[in-house]
Amino acid sequence: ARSALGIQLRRFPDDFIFGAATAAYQIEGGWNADDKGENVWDYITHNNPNYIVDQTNGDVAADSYHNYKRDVEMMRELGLDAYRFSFAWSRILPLGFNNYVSKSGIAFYDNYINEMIKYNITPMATLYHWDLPQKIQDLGGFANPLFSDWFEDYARVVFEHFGDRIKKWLTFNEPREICFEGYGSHTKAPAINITDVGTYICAKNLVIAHAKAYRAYNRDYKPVQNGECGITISVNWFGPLTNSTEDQFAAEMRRQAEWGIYAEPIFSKDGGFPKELEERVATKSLQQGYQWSRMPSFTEEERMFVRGTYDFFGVNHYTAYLVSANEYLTDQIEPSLLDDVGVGIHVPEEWPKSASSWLTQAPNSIYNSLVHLKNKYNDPIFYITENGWSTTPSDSLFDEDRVKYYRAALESVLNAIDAGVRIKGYMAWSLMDNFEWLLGYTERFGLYHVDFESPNRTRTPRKSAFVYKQIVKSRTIDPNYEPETMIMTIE
Ligand code: PNW
Repeated sequence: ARSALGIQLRRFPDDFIFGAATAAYQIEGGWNADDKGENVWDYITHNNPNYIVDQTNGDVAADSYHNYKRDVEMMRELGLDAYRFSFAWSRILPLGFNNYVSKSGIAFYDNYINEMIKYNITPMATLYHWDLPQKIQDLGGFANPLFSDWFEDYARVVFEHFGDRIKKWLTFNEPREICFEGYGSHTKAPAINITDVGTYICAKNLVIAHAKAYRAYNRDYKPVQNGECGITISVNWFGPLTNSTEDQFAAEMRRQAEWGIYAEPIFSKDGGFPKELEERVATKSLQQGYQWSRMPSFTEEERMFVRGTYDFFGVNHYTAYLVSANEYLTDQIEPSLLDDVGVGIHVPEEWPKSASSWLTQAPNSIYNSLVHLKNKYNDPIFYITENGWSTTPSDSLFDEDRVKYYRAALESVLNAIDAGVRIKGYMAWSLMDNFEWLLGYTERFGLYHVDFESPNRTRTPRKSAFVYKQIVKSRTIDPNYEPETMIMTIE
């Protein structure tokens, strides 16, 4: 294929899956529709409105609970192969446990999925995207070792009802954000902020829960349903600031802290937590007066149980940082994951900035991440399950910076394919604007703008939607493509 200017363009393989992603709490609304139970985001936003910068919540959000047909229409407009969405545990099991299954919850997802299937859009489903039933949180949530049994129970209900139509499963979305942000700090619900052990205890229970769900699927559903199951981990690139041995080691420690804690037990040959980090935390814990390591160990049986529980590796990738040794600056006096690692991070001035403080456009960072993971974890199959760019609510529909970001990111995917990485698909974050957690509606990630003031939550395509549509259709990235109009049609 050639661009308008006659440049030879690289092609995505014919079986490469292009899609877009969302998550239940961020789009659905219907927070108390029918018999839906309360989840940790309902609880925290209702009881502590100031937790969210604009004092909003996901009570209505993009109201996909009522607009799901419009959502599928947008997928058809974009010509998507696939759509990644998540199930709300508290909509399926309002009481948290599997003693009671909601008929209306099941019906909602049946309708949504059937509408996708009707138009040949492959559903990819996440079982858990951060909306824990509050009752399970009251019992300790991910800190309770029984959590993994309750999660398996929930997973089985979902496999049972929807596995005839869903062939691509993800157990958890982003363990780092669940554990580090939700338990080891306060930047996601339930904001437990127990910095010394919160992240580590959650990490162990989470990977065991993942493994229980994976093994349940493998044993009892896969033989008839024939699907695949993985997990999505947020993998941003952390490279060394300089080539010094110290900075290189610092970068490796930071990678272990960011995603190695969750990836190593599942994807590595030996299983268990990353060894250097495990030693570091054990040593520091003793120095700090603990009689045990703040990072729990795996029994031999647990290590083997979790190891190898994947059919593919889901990667949420957004950005990169440069890491330096001996520059850890903090006023935190409590032991914590970041203190255990004790490194500094830098973002070069020249990397373009988004509306989100943590998100810049770093060069070729998908390639760097995937090649690293391929070598470290024995060449698994990958999907990019999220990648995207934020703008502010007042930015125009002509989102040139988002267009640039997507083109560069997809070029980086092509670089990875050329390097032999087995990457099979890419999901843009997000199909539409949604509730951006602590940032409420102040940061926008959508290919479609959502008018949160309008009763129907009107969706309007941005320029990036037209550009993505052209990429999906042509399987190439034309750097000069310009949409002729901003009127969207279905082809
Ligand atoms: C993802 N980081 O979280 C989530 O899966 C989405 O729900 C969310 O809306 C989206 O990114 C945009 O924020 C991330 O620190 C959290 O690089 C943190 C990072 C990246 C993604």
